[in-house]
Formats: sequence, C-alpha cells, structure tokens
Amino acid sequence: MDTRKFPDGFLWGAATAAHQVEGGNDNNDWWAWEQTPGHIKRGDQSGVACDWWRGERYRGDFDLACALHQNAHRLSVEWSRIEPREGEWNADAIAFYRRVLTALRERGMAPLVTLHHFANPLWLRARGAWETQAIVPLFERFAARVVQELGDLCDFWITFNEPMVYAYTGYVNAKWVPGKSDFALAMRVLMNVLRGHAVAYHAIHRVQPQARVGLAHNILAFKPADPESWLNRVIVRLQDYAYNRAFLLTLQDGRVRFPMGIGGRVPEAMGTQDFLGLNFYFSRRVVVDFSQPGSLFGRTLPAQPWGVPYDDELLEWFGKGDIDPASFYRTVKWLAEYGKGAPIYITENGVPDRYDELRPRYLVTYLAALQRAIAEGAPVKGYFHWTLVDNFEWAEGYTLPFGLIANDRATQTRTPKPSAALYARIARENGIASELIEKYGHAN
Ligand code: IFM
Repeated sequence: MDTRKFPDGFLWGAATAAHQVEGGNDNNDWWAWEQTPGHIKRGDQSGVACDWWRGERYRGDFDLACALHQNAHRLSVEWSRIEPREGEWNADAIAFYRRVLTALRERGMAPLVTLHHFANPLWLRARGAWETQAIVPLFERFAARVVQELGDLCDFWITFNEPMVYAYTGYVNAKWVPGKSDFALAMRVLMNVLRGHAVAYHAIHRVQPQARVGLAHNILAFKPADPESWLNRVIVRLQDYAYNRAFLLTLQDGRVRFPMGIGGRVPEAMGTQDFLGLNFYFSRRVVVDFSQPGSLFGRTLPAQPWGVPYDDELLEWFGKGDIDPASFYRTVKWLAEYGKGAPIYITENGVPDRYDELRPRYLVTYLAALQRAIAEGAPVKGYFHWTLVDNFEWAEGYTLPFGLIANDRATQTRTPKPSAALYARIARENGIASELIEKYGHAN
C-alpha cells in the first residue's frame, strides 16, 4: 500500500502547558485572574486540571501517549512553582519536574520543555511582569536555573510560547490577564519578550552548549475576503507583517520594527533560534473595517463550515478562523524559506472537537499538507499535536476539548478518542497511508 512517508527520526508527540494540565497552580497570575467572575467562560477555574501535580497523573498520560506510538512530548515548567518568591528556589518543584522528565525518558519519549507558557508568578505580576524591562534579567536567571537543574534530562528548549498571542490577548483585546487594552503597552510587552527570549537563549547555551533553543511562534494565515480589492489586500499584508513576520524578522537581523517598536536595534536577539517552532491552527478571511484599529483595520469573517456541524462553543472558536490545510502548507513553505535550512518543529496544531468528528479529517489533511511541504524540501523534524488530554483552555475554561484523549474531571478517567488511534497509526507507520487520504479527503 502506498504511504506518504515522513523523514526517519521524525518526532511525533503532543503538546501541553503547565497551567493547563498540572492543577493547583495557585501562585500565578492566571489563577488570580480565574477568581473573578466573568473572566473565564461558565465561571470555570483551572482547579486540579488533569491532576499532574498532586496526583502525578502525567505517568498514566505518558503511558497512553507511549502506547499511542508518540516518541516525544512538549510540556512547560511553571515559573511560580520553581521560583515561588523572588530569588527563592523550590526544591520540591524541581524534584517534580525531574520526575516528569525522567518518566518521559523511561518511555523513550524526547522532552521539549517550554520555559514560559502564558502564566507568571504572582510576585512578578506585582512588578508588572513583561510590561517593564526589569523582567529581562529575571527571566534570564530563571532560564539558567532551570537548565542547571534539568539539563541532564533535556537539551531541547522553548523560551516563550506565542509572543503575539500573549501580547494581543492580554494587552489589546483584554481577554486575558491583565485585561488591558493599550496598544503602546502591548508593543512594550513584545519588546521585553523579545529581549527576554534573547538573553534566555544565550544563558541556556552558556549552561548547556549543546542545547537546541527556539520559541513557539503562532502564525495566522490572513487572507483577503475580496482578493480583487487592493485595500483589502493591503490590510491583510499589514496584518501578516505585524502579526506573523515582524517578530521573526527581528530575530534574524536584530532590527526593531513595528509592532515591537519603531527603529532601534537588539543585536543580542540576532540568530537566537536553533530551530523554528510553529504553532498553526487556522487561516482568517479578513474584510476591511476601520472601526478595528486594534487589529489594524481588518475584521475576521466567521468560519466557513467544514463538513460537520459545529456546536455553539466550536462555532465561537471558529469565529476566529477557517480550517485550512492549504494555508498550513504555504506557511511551512514560507517558514522554510525564512529559516534557510534551520530545522522546523510544529510545536502546536489541533482542533477543539467534543465529538471527535472533525479531528480525524483535520489531522489527516493537515499532516498530508505537512508531508507535502517536507517532500518539497522543508526541513520539518517533528509535529506536536495540541493536545494530549482535554485540559484548561484559558478564558474558554473547560469548554474547548482539544485532546486526543478525553478526561472525566470528576474521576480523572481518561478515554482515548478515535483520532488518538488514527494519530497513533500515522506515528507508527511514520507516514500517511493513501487509504487515509482517500477516506478523509485531500489537503486542498
Ligand atoms: O491551549 C492553547 C495553548 O496554550 C497555546 N496555543 C493555542 C492553544 C489552543 O488555543
């Protein structure tokens, strides 16, 4: 049977983040934010999440992932556990993460560790978190400490998850902590994230010269709803530049550009990606709308249905964009060109689908698009599906089930969904059998 193969040694995994799975993270700014009614859908709170911390249920989850032929896992460490008060290091938290990483290695799964995935310790939030430059040496010290403590178990690091999402959602549309709407402040935050990433990159390499260090960058494929309209095309190019490209370009040449700032240089940021991490979910059809300065005068149209009925929550999520494997393919191609040979990892990609009706088709068509880009030369070395087990989805609470595995939170019982087996087959065969492509449709 014909199978579209991935390269030998390809990493197949899932991605998670500390605050979304650990539970009991009561010393960070997300926990504090969750306490206020109105911040999280339905009044949900992260609570015990997937009970990785107290119940150490990561072990069972890794057993499942391993049985599903995953050979890697992306997770994050929680700053507020490791440094609960400024300058104070928590040996129990370090010991916990040592057990987590050891559990992965015992199962033959390569760990990829993120240092910052949206949440900040309360003491740091009180100091403005990423709003001031004071965070830069603090993040540098944190990164160095984590690598000193865990570097014998991992040499594959992501400094920061989704800088653009972090700055936009917390500081432009005010949906996330700290709930501000201040474009100039968002620009400062981004600039500090850029500096923080750069110093962390160098600090990690000082401690661990062989480390591979990158960041996870979210790319949204913006498309003009009316390609005939020059104004629509200009707005889309502006959004694409500001949201997708500017941060990456600055990491290449150290030149500060909008929306990080205007003018100036950050030479220490140049060449600070040993690999490129791509988080890609969907594309956006955009119309011109001058009432939306926060999104550079573009408004996203609701998603076009994709073969299955969406429930209300899904519809709201897809209000953000269209399922679009062809745009994923084009994005990977662009990234390969940008990276000039640097390895690429898909550090997140997935879909929230309660009934697991959409996910099989999503998986097969996105992976077929990825395989095509690889066959044409894109140096992609791994894919991490978002996510392993249904978990706490930030402002959406527990309403968006992204997992390959369902979780009954009352009993913490895990049930793999059909698409977990599908993904397992692709991982085991290190390729996509043509019968799957025939069944689930081609990447368009
Ligand atoms: O759950 C999030 C994750 O924390 C960051 N990237 C997008 C995911 C799905 O929304």
